[in-house]
Amino acid sequence: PLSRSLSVTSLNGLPQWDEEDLPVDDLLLFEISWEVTNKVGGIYTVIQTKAKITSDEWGDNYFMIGPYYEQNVRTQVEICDPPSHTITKAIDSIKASGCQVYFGRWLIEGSPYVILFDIGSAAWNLNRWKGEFWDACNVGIPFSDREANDALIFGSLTAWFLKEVTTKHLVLDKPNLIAHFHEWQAGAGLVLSRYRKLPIATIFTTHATLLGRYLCAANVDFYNKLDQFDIDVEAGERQIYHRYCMERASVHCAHVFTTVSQITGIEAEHMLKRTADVITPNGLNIKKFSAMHEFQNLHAMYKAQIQEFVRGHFYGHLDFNLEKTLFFFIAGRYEFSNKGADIFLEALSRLNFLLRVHRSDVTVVVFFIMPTKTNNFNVETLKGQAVRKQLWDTAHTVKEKFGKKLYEALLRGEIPDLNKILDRDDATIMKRAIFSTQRQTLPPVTTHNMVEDTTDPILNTIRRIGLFNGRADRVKVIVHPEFLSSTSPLLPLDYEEFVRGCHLGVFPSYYEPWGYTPAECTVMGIPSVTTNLSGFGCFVQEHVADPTAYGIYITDRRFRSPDESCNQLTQFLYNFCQQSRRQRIIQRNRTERLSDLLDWRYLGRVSEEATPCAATQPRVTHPAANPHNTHHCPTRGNTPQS
Ligand code: G6P
Ligand code: 1S3
Repeated sequence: PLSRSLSVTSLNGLPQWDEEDLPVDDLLLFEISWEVTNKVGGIYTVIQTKAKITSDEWGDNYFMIGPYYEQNVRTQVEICDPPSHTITKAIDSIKASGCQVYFGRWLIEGSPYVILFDIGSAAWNLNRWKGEFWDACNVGIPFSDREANDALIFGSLTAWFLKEVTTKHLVLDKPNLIAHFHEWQAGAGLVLSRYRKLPIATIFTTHATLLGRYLCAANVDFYNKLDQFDIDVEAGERQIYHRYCMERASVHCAHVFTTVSQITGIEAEHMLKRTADVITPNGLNIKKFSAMHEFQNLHAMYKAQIQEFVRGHFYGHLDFNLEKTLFFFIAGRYEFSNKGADIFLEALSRLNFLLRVHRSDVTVVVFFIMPTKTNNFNVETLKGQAVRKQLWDTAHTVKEKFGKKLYEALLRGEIPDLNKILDRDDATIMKRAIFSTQRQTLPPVTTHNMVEDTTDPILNTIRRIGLFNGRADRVKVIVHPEFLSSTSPLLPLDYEEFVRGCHLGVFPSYYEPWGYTPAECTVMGIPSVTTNLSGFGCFVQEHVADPTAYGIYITDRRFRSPDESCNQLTQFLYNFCQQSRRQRIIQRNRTERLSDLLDWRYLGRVSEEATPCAATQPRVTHPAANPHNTHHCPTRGNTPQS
C-alpha cells in the first residue's frame, strides 16, 4: 500500500511477529462484543470492517460472539450448522439448560461465523450469576441498571460457552483458544473466564473509557487534569460505579490490553490504571475503483440528489446559486459537546458573519445528522418536497406541450413565434405553481418534530446564535435527527451516498477515542475537519507530513482556549469556502490517496500483533494464581451493592 508517492513520515515502527511462532493449526479465535450483528455505535464498524481480513486469515477457526436480537438475525444472519463438533457440543450443552443459542454466518464481507446468545432466555439465572460475579470480583450490579444486567448475562453465557469449548478442545502444552473481548459490556465474560481458570489467552480492547466519556460530557478540563481525578469518587457521583468496576476488572484481568489510539491509551492509564500493551488503530475495508475518477463522478451524482432536496427545503427562498453552494455536515452519536457540535455551531455563526461582510456569493448548507427522539418528519419539511415535486410536474407538462407545438411547426416548415407558442392557460398554470412557493415562514432548521425541542442543545444553540435560515444568511442549517436511509421519503440516500455528495465533513470532537467519521470521509475522497483530541486526528498528524494538503484539517483543541480553537475552525471553513471548483477537485483526489493508510490490510497487522501476544501467555490464568501478573482486579472488596 505504500507504493504511492505520499508524504507519509513514519509508516515504519509497526510491531513485527513471526508467524512460525504460532500454533495456528488448532488455534481458535473468538471475538466477543455486544455489537456483533447489533449496531449501537462505532464498535460495530470495527468488527464488521475487520471481518474480511480476519476470516481470510483464520478461516473456520474464527467465531464472533454477540447478543441475539430477532430482527438483526432475520436481516443479517444465515443460520447454519457449526463447522466442528467442539462448537456444536458446547452450544448443545447450553441449550440443554433452556438457554437459546443461535449459530450462523453473518452476511457481511468475509461471512464470519457468529454465535448469538438470547439474553432473555437466560435471564432467570440472573440472581445466581450476580452472586458468582460478586464472588469473582466483588462487583455488585444494581437491579435498576438493565444494560449492566444484560452485560452480566451476556458475560456469564460467554464464560459458560468458553468453558464448554475448552473442555472439548484441549491441547495440553499451549493455549489453543484466544478470546478477544470488546468494551465493558463484554468484559464480564473475561473476568469470569479467568476466575474459573479457563485455559484461554484473553485480550480486552477498550474503545472509550466510561469515565472519560462522562467527564468530558460534563465539560471538565479533562486532558489537563487527567492525573488529578479521584476516579472512584467521580464514578460514584455519576452513578456508574458498578459499570466502571466491570470495565476496570476486565482491563486488569486481560492478558493483553489494547485500545484504539495513543490518546485513549493515556486516558486509560489514568482512568483504568493500566497501560495498553498494544495500540490498535481502527481501519476500514477499502474498495478500490477501477477508474481513479469514479469517486469524483459519484460525488457529482449524489451532490445532485442533495441539491434536489435543498431545492425543496428552501422553496420560496431559493435566492442563492446552487452551483456556488457547499454542503458541510457533522454526524455521529448525539453527544453535543463530546462530538464538538457546540464549537461547530459557534464557528458557523462566525463563518456566516465573515461570508456576509465579505459579500461572498458562496452559500453553505450544513447538515447535522445526529439521532435523537423525534415524532417523525415535520409538515413544513414534507411540504417543501411536495412543492418541489409540483413545480417539477408543472415544468414537465409545459415542456411537453411546448415540444409538441415546436415539432409540429417544424414539420410544416415554419419557425414558430416563441412568444406565442405558449397560451394563456400555460401562463396560468405556471403562475399558480409560482404562487404555491410563497411561504410566510423561514425554511425550517430541523426536518423532524423533536420530542425534546425546547431543551435540545443543538436547537437551543441555533436559537441563541440566530442561525434561522434567513435570506441574508450565507450559512443555512438543517438538523436531521435520524440516521439516513435510502428509503427516506425526504432525502433518499444512505449515509455513504450522502457523504460522497457533500463537500466537507466537520468533526471537531473533544472526546473521540478514534473517530470513524473523518476516516470514512477520507476513504471516499471527501475532505474533513478533525481535532488533535481524536485518535484519528493524532494518527494522521503522526503519519502524514502535511494533513491539510490532503484535505484533513486538524483543529487544535488541546493547547488552545475554546475561543482560539473556534477561530481556527472558522478559518478552516472560511478558507474552504474560498476554494475554486478546480481546487476542490484536486483536493478530493489528494484526500482519496490517503485511503491505503486506513485500510485494515495495513492496520490489521497491528491488531494481529495483539493476538500472538495473548497466545504466548502462560496457561495459569487466574490473576491471583499468577504471582507475575500484577494486574489484579482493583475492585475487590470495595464495591457497594448499590
Ligand atoms: C466531480 C465531477 C465534476 C464536477 C465536480 C464538482 O469532480 O467529476 O464533473 O464538476 O465534481 O465539484 P464541486 O466541488 O463543485 O461539487
Ligand atoms: C467509540 O464509539 P463512539 O462514537 O462512542 O468506538 C469507536 C470505535 O473504536 C471510536 O471510533 C469512537 O471514537 C468511540 O466513540
